[in-house]
Amino acid sequence: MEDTSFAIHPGKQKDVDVGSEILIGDLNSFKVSKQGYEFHCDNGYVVISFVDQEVVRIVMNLEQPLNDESSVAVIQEPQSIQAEVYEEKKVINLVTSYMEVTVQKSPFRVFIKDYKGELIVADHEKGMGYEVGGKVFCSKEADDDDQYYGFGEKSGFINKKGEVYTMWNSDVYAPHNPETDPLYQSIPFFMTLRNGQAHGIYFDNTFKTTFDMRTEESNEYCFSAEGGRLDYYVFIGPTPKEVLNQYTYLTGRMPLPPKWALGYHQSRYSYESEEEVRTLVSLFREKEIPLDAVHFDIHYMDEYRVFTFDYKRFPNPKRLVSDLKEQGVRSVPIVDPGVKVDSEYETYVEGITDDLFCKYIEGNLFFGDVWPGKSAFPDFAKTKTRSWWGRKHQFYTDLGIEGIWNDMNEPAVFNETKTMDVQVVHDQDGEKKTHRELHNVYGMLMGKATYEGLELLLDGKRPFLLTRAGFSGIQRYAAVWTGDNRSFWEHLEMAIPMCMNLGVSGVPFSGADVGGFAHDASGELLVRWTQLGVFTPYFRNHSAIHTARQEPWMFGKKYEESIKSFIQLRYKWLPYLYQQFKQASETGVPVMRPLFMEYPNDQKTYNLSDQFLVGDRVLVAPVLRPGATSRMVYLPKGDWFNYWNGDLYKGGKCIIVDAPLQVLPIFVKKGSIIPEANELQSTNDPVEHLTLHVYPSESKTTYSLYDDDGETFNYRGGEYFELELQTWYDRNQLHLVSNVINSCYKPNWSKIDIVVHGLSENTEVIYNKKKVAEINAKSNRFSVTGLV
Ligand code: MIG
Repeated sequence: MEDTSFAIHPGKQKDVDVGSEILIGDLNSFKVSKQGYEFHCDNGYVVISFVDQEVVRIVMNLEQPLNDESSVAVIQEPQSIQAEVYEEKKVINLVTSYMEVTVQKSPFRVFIKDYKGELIVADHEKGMGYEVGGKVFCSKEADDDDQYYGFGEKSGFINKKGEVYTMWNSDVYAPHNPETDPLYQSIPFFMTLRNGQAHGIYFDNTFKTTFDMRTEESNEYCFSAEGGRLDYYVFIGPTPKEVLNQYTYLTGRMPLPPKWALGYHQSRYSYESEEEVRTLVSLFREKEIPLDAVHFDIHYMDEYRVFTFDYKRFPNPKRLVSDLKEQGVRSVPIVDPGVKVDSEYETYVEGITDDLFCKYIEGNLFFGDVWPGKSAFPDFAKTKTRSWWGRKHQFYTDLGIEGIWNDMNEPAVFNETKTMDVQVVHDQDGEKKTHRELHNVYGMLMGKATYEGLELLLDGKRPFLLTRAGFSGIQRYAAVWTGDNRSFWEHLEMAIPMCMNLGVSGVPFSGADVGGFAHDASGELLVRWTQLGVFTPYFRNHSAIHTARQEPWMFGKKYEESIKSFIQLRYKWLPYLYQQFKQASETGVPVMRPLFMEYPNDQKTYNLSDQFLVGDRVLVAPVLRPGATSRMVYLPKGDWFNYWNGDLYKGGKCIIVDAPLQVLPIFVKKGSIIPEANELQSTNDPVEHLTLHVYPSESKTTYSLYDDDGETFNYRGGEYFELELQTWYDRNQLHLVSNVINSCYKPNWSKIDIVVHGLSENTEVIYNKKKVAEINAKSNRFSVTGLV
């Protein structure tokens, strides 16, 4: 090489100056344009606009014309909310009714105050800027008191203070441990809790992003991206629930799932034949263990070709699906993005003929190895591809299938980088975008294609979609399961903060593989994991090929009885859970909540990772250690009933609760009403008998009971049932007031049994102003009719 020009290759002489930071500089001029408030600085342009009264957007552009394009996560068009502008010598203030944005001119910095005038988000010394290599960053001041939550699907404890996270959708089969990052989902959103008040930041950038929350030494946190623009939103809260409401206003909310999706699902990689599936379902029915869905993993396909069945293993899928449905069981097949290269395979041929696959800029296709061998990948950035893919699902809907499971959609590829070449160029309807830019939204775009396709095909029925990969906004299309965990007690424990943080990240419908995916479960682990599953929003038992089987009866009678009773418990709680799902679909506030969400001033909740709330008044504290027959539970302020035996505790402290294998510690706060269904075998069985458990307090409690047909979108047109109930007690009188808000849908039950908890003395029950019963500690049950 010495004798060629390579000897004087510039790279040999000195380091090329890539990576040095350029800060935004000073403000030079300011104007109001149709995009918002435009600040022209030394090294770039910043646009500030208000998406809503409580949401401000800040975008840094390096050049003009200014670009205000958003990622697929954002569904809200910016509203033209005007601020009052006050210019002073050193600052410009933009004031709306809920917040004040102060822009310091030199150097340019942004400070955001809430409606009380309290500073909530402040640029740190460095503020915003970029690097020559394409990186953009923003650095903010951190407070000692800050606690951070969200970031989507991350391992570790719930509070993310002190952590660094990367967003890059990745298939991780290696054991998920506290430092395993990234995993399958990218949700560049977090919530800060400071002195009991919350605000949120969403960084709308689909490139690989990093959040450095190691604030304790530096008093700053920083978010950055490998490319694209600095484009972020601040949600001013001030409660954690309001932050979620604001974030999901921007990125969308979960549509109400069909009821069957909330039942118990059984899966295995794989149930390999029609016969195996039939035997499985008969066993459930014989043993009277409730079941709503069976999943078909990759073995159902003809050599892993999506949109096919292997007719040797599954000779008559249509009959199978309909026979199962008759038993109240839905079939959910897996669909991966990889399309087998095979010129005699319809899906591949269509993709090639209509130019629907991912390609390089030169026009050659990207091929990657996945289950089917050499495969092509649909370019979901293209509208045409998405509608094609959606329509392809007719193959499944014609068989009577209403639920789909998307896996490997990071996309996962069996190669060194584990994914698609970042040099692949997606065609976003004419606009070329590299895979480097769209990698993190690939799975979500597949979800969009699938959900929207199913919506069209199912003719008014609600689709169910389960996905592994996703991005902010994935809640609009799919439930998320946390991927390949293991049958480790540590992973049982980790599932709780993971699902809670998914909830904090706008994804209320999530769950982990119950029993653990890889490794071998044990009877005790499966019991404890099923107990947790009862109260995780998504409830599916799934395990990997070559591991110990973990259907409910696999570890012997003793465990089976207990597992069965907890699956039954899920069905008893379904009316309550369904109500919570309805609320989540309207407000973005998750079903499964970290305690800080309801008790933001209680520091003991700030990193409480091993217990959670379901809704606002039910506390669940699963047992997470082998051999344990008791555990410590933190009860926040208030009075709490032990769900099982009615013992009453004063909150604001930890208690030790007995929890032998048959017990999952559950506490209900005084002032609650919990509906309970009769025993069901699936959500197909009508709830014929509804019981309301009333835990009255002196102050008035309002509860609303919601129901609808559970499978169509007719509720949107008003076909639902809603009953509002108020209760309180006063000396020896218990008051109940019912008010039917809507009865366009008629539930199956005709009377309600009411069980009153916690009143030991003789008490008169006054129902809608009339005395209807006398109750005491021994007889605390009565019925009311005439509600439907
Ligand atoms: O890497 O389809 O996370 O749930 O059973 C294996 C087979 C591919 C990974 C999923 C897992 C599923 C498995 N899949």
